[in-house]
Amino acid sequence: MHDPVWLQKQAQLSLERLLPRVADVLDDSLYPVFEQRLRAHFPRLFGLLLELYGSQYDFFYSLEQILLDAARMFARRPAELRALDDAREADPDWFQSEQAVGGVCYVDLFAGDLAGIRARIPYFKELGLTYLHLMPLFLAPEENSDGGYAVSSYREVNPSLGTTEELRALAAELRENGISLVLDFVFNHTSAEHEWARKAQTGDERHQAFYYLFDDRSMPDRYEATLREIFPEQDPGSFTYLPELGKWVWTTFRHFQWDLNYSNPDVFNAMMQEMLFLANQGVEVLRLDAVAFVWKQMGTSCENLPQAHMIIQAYNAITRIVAPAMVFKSEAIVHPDFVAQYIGWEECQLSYNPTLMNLLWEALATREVQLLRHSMIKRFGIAERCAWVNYVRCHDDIGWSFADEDAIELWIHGFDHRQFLNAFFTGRFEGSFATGVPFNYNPRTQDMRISGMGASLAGLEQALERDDPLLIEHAVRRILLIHSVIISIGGIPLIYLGDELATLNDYSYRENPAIADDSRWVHRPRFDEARAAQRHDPATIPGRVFGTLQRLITIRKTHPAFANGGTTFADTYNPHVFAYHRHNSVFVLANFSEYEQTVPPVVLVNAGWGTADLVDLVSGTPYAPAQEITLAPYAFVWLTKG
Ligand code: OTU
Repeated sequence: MHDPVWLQKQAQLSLERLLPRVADVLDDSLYPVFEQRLRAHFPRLFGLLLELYGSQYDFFYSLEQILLDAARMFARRPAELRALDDAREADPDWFQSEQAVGGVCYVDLFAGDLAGIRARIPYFKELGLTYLHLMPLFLAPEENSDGGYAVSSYREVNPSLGTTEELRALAAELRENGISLVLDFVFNHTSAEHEWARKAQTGDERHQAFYYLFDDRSMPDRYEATLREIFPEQDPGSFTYLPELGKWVWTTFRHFQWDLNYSNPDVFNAMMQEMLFLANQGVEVLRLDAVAFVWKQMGTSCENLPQAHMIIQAYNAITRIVAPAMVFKSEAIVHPDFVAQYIGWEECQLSYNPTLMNLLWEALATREVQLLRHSMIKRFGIAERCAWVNYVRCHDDIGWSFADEDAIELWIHGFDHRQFLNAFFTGRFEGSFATGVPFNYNPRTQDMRISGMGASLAGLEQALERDDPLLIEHAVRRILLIHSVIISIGGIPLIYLGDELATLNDYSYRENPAIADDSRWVHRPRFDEARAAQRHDPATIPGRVFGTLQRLITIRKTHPAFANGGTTFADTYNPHVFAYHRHNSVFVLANFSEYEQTVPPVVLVNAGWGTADLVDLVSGTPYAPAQEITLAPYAFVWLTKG
């Protein structure tokens, strides 16, 4: 770390030297606002880049290139997005609002192509979405694409989905309809077919330095001694041999995903330009994929290293200068201590909340909320002005990433509990309601993750097979219960589209050799037209789930108490009932068991809610002051002072 006074002075000196160069690449009309933002954020950026790259001989040259390239991207930023920048700078808390509700889908599976997505805007609005994450849609290899996470070009839309012009138009149309576009920034790796990787393959040294290439196994072996395997079934180890080159390349994920080498400032700069290109298409939330892995250091796990944070913070500073309308969402599906480290106004303003996600399923399996409550009390509060993205599932597997330390405080043994949860969600535990599919069992560590659609994991698939009305009822209520939590708990709820219609597992991936070994495809089904057609009929399951979610979203949007912040967890003296209040004006109770439960008056009294008449915002049911509250199986109430 450098002395802050010295650093400030160096930053000042280099900024004064750089400004005239920046003025050369920007029009007079654009320069003033750029300069103003640069003055505000350059000292921070300078400190980060100096820390990352300061030991390199040509540091100041790299710094200058980074700034000039950023300025050039600013020059290309469309006027309407610059206007959005101003609006968002004046209202930086826009994503904290009770209005914010997210959805996520694959373009091809949900609507065929970008034109199809456009045609579905009324559907998104009907559900109440204000945030739409489209799964990776840029060019990727035909077969080896990892669902789009092996990117061959960050600028060319996959031709089967549409064009970049269409993407830009879609972003604008979504915005006109009050929906922010969310896209991935898959910045840890490129596909092996990306131009940079191809050039590296043909011996181009500049591009070989974009990746981690090794002449023999000696370094890979030393690294692997401390690395975790991410896809041990499909691609064990973290390195792939390239026969044409006679070298090994670092591939944390699949063998066709080459990790980028961020210790090379050229890579930082090149990916910065790809990031700003996305910003200039109208992306408002950038999902930073696999943040944990972007920096490597021998002898460590190469996950969550301090430099990974510095890279993201440096990109954050650049975004504040060039495209402040865009915020970052961190995708760190790791131990909750590490998840929290990515969250900050100057790093990622948003983050997936994997701890809540996996503990909602844990609570459904155990019918007990102690681990959920305990972990949320410890971990729900995050950096100021930031927000969680709360979800019940996504396109990936569910991993049991809760903290063993939290579990042991309740006498729960983390390893054993994970074995139980894996057995439960793959239907191997007697009496389990869930129909899930194992994902990446690692015999060495006994680790395993779970695939499955929300409805199937919640029991609907099995209940329908058994044709048992009570089991069906319970399954539907479980689906609604966990969604009621993500909609009310604080932060942005994110609905994995398909779940709003209680769509079941899709086993057809097993017929497709290209993806048959990746069970995550069981929960990536096509949009189900027949289910969608039933969505207005509450007598059908899709209709009941869609209608209820829609209603919960509407209630959320009409009560400022659901805006982010002000979440206080309460003990209910009942092991099955999860409780919290929001801004002291909505009190949520949620029963995670299939039996009726009561909550004693002391719970509300303790929270200072003892003297008011109450009413449930969802059902309209009134409650007398300090009344015992009875919850039907899997029922929830959102109480407000009546
Ligand atoms: C992400 O997930 C994406 O969400 C996946 O769909 C991709 O396959 C992957 O990156 C590679 O791009 O390992 O099982 O700790 O868990 O980043 C999913 C974070 C993953 C990882 C996460 C990764």
